[in-house]
Amino acid sequence: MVAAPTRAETGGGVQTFGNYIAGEWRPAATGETLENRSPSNRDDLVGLFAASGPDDVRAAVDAAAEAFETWGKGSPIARANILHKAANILEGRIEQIGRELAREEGKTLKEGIGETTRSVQILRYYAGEAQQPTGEHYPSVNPLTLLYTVHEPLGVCAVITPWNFPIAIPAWKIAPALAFGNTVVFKPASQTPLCAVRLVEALAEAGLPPGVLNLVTGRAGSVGDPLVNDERVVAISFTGSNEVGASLRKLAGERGAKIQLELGGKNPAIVLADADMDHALMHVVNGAMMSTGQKCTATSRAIVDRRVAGEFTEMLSKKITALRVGDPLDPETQIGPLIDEAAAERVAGEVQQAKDQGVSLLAGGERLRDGGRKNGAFVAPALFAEVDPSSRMGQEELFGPVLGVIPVDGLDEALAVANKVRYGLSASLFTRDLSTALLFAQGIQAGIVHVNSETAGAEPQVPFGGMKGSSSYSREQGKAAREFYTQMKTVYIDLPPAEQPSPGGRGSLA
Ligand code: UN1
Repeated sequence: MVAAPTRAETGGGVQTFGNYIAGEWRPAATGETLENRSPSNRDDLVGLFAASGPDDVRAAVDAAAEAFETWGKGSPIARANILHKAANILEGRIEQIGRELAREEGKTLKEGIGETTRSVQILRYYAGEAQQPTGEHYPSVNPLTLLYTVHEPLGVCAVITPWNFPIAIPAWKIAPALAFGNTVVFKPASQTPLCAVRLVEALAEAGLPPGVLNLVTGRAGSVGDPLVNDERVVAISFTGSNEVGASLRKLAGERGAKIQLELGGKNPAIVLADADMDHALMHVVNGAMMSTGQKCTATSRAIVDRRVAGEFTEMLSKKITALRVGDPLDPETQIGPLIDEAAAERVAGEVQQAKDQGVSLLAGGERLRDGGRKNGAFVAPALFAEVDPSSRMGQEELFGPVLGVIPVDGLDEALAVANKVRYGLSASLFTRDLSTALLFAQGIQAGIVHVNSETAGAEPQVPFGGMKGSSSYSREQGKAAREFYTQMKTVYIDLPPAEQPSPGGRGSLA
């Protein structure tokens, strides 16, 4: 195992994990570590991880810059082979990593396994993408000119990922970066470094040359800041909060780095009177509550036609109240904890505040601290009725298991309400009517549009990203990934004069 040198057992059976820099697992320059504790039980220490700082970041960027000299010029087919192999390695570890993901992040075991499986699919997809055409051939005014474009790699890319998809988001940023010839310095969220280690191990074991992918764990201030400020980092891919996104956008603008931002969402699910109510119910609840509502694609507004709003709200209330909240490793559990105590307190506080302001709370919102939940970041899934679309509950991303129902009169009002937020990531409509579906798909301001399915979810072969405040107009995944991780060169190849049958066609001073 490549990771062996720093994965030695320490006292008490707790493992210590290092950074991966220049093809070696090594401790942080200061030797310091950070504790990583499970959100479902603070007594459960998942591991100790390098608490890195600027020296580690510099070493990682040095390694990535040096490796780019050869990796960027290498064959895409060789890169594809490594991604294929990494996919196979990861596939053999789905159960183990899915379990670790549930323990470290708090989503259910089923979701943890699902996310790891998805990461395998992402690696496979980019192994295929690496073998797709690298440019286009064009006609020229001179019929003998060979005129073509070629997508070339950018250089050293910073990949900064959130904790809520601790292996899938790193996979979908890192795999295309590598497939298209870039080298990477990867800074995962400090809450979920174990999944990051597992992904890097798979890629390293698959034969990635030293320096091509470097992992630096630690806090945002000590790792993220020096990383994005390093002039050699030419591109930054970030998924996370709008606040951090805004400061990165400014910084990248100032120093001319390419940037890709995936930010928040306040995603609506519109339920019209003709919808299949049971089907809509399942998708709205899944969209709102899976991963404890901690997805930027989560449904946080159920915009329901007034004719069915009473009935549908009642159905939601029953279903949400019955959700089993607990240990994500228990197969009976449907909803795990929030990512940490601070998040649980924040979300419970938001619910309390809305309730105090008179919003009608039909279910949940309180901290759960009984029995097996006493040491975890648990909050009962919450449902509000009759939410004012312009209120905080109707406008702000709470990033937790909280759903608000907004009654409306028909599609036009539903669309107006749906669009009147600063975000535009994903949106769903539930209807049986084809024209309504088409009007919705045209009128909704969202990068990801679903009809009769939940707002969350993303397949790797299509672009992913939001409109308005949800992104930087860039898209990830699918063919869009090549757009971000490459720059284009346009090449005119003409014959020397002796071999030109007639003068060139682009005009000349002579
Ligand atoms: C999904 O909906 O499955 O951070 C993916 C997020 C998004 C990814 C969502 N960038 O939640």
